[in-house]
Amino acid sequence: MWKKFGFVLAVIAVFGLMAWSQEKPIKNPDTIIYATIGPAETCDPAYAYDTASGEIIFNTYETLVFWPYGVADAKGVDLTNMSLDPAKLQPLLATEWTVSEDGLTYTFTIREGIRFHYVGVKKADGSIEWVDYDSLSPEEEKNIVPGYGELTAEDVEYSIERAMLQDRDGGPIWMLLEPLTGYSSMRDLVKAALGKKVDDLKTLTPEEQAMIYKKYIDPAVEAEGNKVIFHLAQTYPPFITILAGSWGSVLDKEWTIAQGDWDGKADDWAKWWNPGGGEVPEKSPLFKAVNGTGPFKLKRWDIGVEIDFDRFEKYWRGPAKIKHVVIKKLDEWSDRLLLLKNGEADIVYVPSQYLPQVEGLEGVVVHDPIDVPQVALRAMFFTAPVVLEGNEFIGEGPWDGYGIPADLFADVNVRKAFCMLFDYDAFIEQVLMGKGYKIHGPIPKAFDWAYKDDPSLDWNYDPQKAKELLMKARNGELWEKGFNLTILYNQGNAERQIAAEILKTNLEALNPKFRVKIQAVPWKTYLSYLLSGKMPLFIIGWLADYPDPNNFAVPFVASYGTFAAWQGEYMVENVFKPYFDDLVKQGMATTDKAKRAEVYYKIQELAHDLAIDIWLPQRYPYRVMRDWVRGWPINPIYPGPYFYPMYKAYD
Ligand SMILES: [Ca+2]
Repeated sequence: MWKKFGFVLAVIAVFGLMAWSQEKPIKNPDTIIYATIGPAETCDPAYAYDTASGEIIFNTYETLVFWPYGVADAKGVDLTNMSLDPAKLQPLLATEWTVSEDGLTYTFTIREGIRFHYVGVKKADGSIEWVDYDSLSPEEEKNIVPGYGELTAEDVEYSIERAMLQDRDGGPIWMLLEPLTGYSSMRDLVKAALGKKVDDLKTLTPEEQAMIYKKYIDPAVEAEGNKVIFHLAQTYPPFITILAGSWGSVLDKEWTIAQGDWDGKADDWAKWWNPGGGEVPEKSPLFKAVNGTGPFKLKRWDIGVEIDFDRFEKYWRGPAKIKHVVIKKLDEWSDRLLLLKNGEADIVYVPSQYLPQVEGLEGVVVHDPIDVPQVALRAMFFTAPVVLEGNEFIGEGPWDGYGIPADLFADVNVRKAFCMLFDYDAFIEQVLMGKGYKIHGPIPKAFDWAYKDDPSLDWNYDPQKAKELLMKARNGELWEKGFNLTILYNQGNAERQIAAEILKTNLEALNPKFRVKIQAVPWKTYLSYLLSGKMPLFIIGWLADYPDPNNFAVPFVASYGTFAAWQGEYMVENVFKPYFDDLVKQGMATTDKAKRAEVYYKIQELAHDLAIDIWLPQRYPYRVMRDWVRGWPINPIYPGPYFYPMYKAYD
């Protein structure tokens, strides 16, 4: 760093550094060490759909556009530049873009002169070898074969098409397929194209593959000169925000083909479709091979143990401030704590219950809370009716006070009463340590343009009102007979357990005939009960794929969304279909933000009036780091730390 300041300043800087280093040495000054949990699944941007994989991809690959960030480092928190407003998206591999009036055509100008970490050079025998671009002298750079490791509009086209064609089961590519083809999977697209259901697309003939590619995939993304044009099949306002996700990463076409991936031909793509049935990430040729344009090169990936990055010295925006990055995967909290204490880790993942152990530690800075609403929600969902068959939570035969009536939550007043029996303030105080905020519907506060900031939409703990509603329910029968309600949570999830306990305490205090049993089950069991619709109440969370209200409206209130199916037929037919489906579609029918906001306001009002869920308060984020950490970006949509601007210093 100091070399850039010229001779005189450099001398001062050197003495300055020495003086400091005697007092406060910085451990591993050239390396950021991040201790966290959770193994990454893959390095393939089309396959990855977990934040741990996103962390790797996000620092090595690049997208056309990028979310602007604030900084929350050891010196302080500055959120000025942070945004989730698509209008504030920053150019990255695209220099500029335009959107047509009807919202169906996006045209990006691709930045020129960009090279990938590895480039293809011609050897004496005429063969092409992929070499580390950093290792080439200016003379050797002349041997780079045009296009081989050089970013072109064709690379962008190839990357997006490859992702669409790969579409692995359970992966993220529905986000590209939906706007670009109108279908949310390649299977659905093929079914529409051929008029028949095909389970295994690998059985398609070359002719069928060519027809599908030429009709649906190729026209969706086109390269023209240094421009890439996306043709959307339907208005899809969040489309550009999807391109900022790891699934929108740009690969080098020539390198990717050299790894054994899709060869770019129209009639044989199915060979690369759904690698490993979506469950064996190793089957993708890009499972472990990384060649991006991003600020870091993947040096080593010891799965579940450690990920090492070296900075890309010839990175187009200039090299990163830090030379190396190490991500250590340490599931044991005590191991991470030890590294933080002795300065062997710079930033550490700390579950909130352990925060008291790091507050006040010497050389450690804790920011808690940071005033950034999350792009995540969680709720306790009502099921109506509950599936009866083989359901131990309901009680047998006609409802007689044991178990619950299967349609208990079909009554909006019962749902309202339950919403009033959750003590939101107690949850914020006891579970979130006072560092949380209330949620009043399916639109996160983080989307300030679409979030209706109206306290009358918030639920409050109100046992008196709840009592009145419950006394009237089922013509007074519910109050008289009482019920035995079982609430499950997945083992080890303390927050869900406490949420259930709060409800239990308040229900039982209201009427001794209301009895609530709380039961821990393994996650697998929890999931199977969820899928079978047997749980009268279930708690689950949702993390944004892309920062747009639609990504929350669909799963939470659309009859075809993720959660509706688990909430029972009554809720689907009488709540979600008649009240919400049209609104969710309206929210996507225009790119006019003000019009969209009106729709999402309405959704929040209805979610309140119909008491569709008990919304659990969300915690504000926090950060724990050594006091020498500088330049740590913050934006809630990032999958993890973005290391490019980070460094270690006492400045
Ligand atoms: Ca290329």
